[in-house]
Amino acid sequence: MDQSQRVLVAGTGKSGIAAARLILERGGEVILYDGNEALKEEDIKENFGEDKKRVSVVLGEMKRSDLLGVELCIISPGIPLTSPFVAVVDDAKIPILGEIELAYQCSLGKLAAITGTNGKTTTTALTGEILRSHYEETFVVGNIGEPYTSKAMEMTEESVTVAEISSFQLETIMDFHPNISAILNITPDHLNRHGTMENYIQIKEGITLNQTEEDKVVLNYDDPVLREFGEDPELRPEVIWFSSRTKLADGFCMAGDDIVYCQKGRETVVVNVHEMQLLGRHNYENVMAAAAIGLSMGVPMSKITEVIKNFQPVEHRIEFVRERTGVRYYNDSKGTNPDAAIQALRAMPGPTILIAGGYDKESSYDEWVKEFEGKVKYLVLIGQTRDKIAACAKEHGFTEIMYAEDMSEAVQVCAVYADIGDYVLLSPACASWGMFRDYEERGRIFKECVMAL
Ligand code: UMA
Repeated sequence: MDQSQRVLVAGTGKSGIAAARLILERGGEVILYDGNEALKEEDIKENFGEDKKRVSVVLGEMKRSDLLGVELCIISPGIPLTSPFVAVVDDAKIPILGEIELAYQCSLGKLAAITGTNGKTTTTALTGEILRSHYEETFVVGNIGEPYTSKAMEMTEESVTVAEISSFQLETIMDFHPNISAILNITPDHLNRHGTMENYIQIKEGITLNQTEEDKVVLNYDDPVLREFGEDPELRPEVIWFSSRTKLADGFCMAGDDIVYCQKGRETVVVNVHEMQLLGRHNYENVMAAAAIGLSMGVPMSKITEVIKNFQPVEHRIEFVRERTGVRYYNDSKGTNPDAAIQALRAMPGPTILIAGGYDKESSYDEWVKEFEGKVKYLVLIGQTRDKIAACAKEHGFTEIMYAEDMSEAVQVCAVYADIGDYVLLSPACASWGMFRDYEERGRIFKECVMAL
C-alpha cells in the first residue's frame, strides 16, 4: 500500500476498524463502508479519535460516485466476493485485497500461518505459547480474534507471528507468504459461501500459494485430501507430516501414549498424552502441528514439551472446570454442532453425564447419538431441541434422558446423579441462541453453576 492513498475499507467490524487504523497510521485516507444501514456514522468514527477527520463513512448501498479517487479496497473476511458492493468496486477497476493481505504487506518478521476446518484456534494459541517461550516478541493474530492489521505495525525483523487464517481470509490473499504454514484437516464447512467442496479445498490449500522450497508446510497425513496434496511433486514447500493413526518414519506421530517426533525412524518423545491438559485424539493432532511449527521455527524440544504440558485448553473447548466429590466437570460450550460434540464426547475418559440441546440448526443428530453407547450414562436436555434430540436418542435405543429448564437445574441434576469417577460434560451439539446471547455466555453460566455447587 502506498502512503497517502485513498482507500475504501469494507466492513466496520474488528477487521475493518483495525485495517482503517493501519491505513491512517501510514498517512492514508479512509472511506469506511458497511452494508448495515442501521449503523451510526458517528459511532464508527469514534474509533479513530483525532484521525476521524480523514475518515468518511458510507452505509447501505455503495454507489459508483462514492468511489471517486479510491485506489484500493480492503475487504473484511465476512463479506463474500459475490456481494453486490464488490461488483461496483470491480466495475470501477479498483483492486480488492483482504485485511490479511494488507497486514502481511505492512508487517515484518517470521510468519507461521495455520488453517484447517477444525482445531485452528487451539493450535494457533498453543503455537503462540511455544513461540513465546523462546522469542522475545511473539504476535498471535487473525481469525482467533485479534485482527492481523491491529499488530502489523508493531512487528519487527526479529519478531515472530502466528496467524490463524480462515478460508474467508484466504480468498483474498495475493502475496501472503508464510515461512511455515499448516493445514490441519479439511472437511465440509462454509459451503454456503464457497459453493463446492473443490473450491473450499482449493482456497484452504492456497495458504501455500507463495511458499517456496525454503518454506515448510505442516500437513495431516490421515486426511486423504491433504495426503494427496502433500504427495504432489509440484508442491514447493517441504512437507512435515503429522498423524495420530499411522506410524511415520519422518514426522510427528504416536508411539503408545507418547507423541513422538521421528527422523529417519529415530524417535524423540515430545510429550506423554497423560501429562497434557488437552484431551482427545483431535487435540493430539493439534499438539503435533504446533510442535512441528515450533521446532521448525527453532524452539528447542525441551521448551516445546514444557509449554504443551502446561497449556490450558482454550476457553469453552473441552475446558476443565473443576473436580468435586470425585466428579470432573468439563465445559465444551463451543460444541455447537454434532461433529464438534462427538469430538468432546470421545475425549471423555470415562462414564459421562452429558448436558446438551439448544437452538435448532436443523442438524442431524444420529451420528452423535450413536456415540452415546457405553459412554453416556444420562443425557440432560435443555433448550428448543430437547424433544427432537430425545426422539432421536430413543430411536437409537438410548432412554436415560432427563429434561432441565435452565443451566442451573441441568448442573444440579448432574451433580445428584454423578458417581465418583464420572465426568459431567456440557457439549450441546446446538447453537446457544434462544437461551443465551452466544456460546461464550452459555459456557460462562455453566462454569458459574458448577462452581456454585
Ligand atoms: N458486512 C457487510 N456486508 C456483508 C457482510 C458483512 O457490510 O455482506 C459487515 C457487517 O455489517 C459488519 C462487518 O461487515 O459490520 C463485519 O465484518 P466481518 O464479518 O468480517 O467480522 P469482523 O468483526 O471483522 O471479524 C472477522 C472474522 N469474522 C468472520 O470471518 C465472519 C472473525 O472470525 C475474526 O476473529 C476477526 O475478523 C479478526 O480477524 C470469527 C469467525 O466467525 C471468529 N470466523 C469464521 C469461523 O471461524 O468459522 C470464519
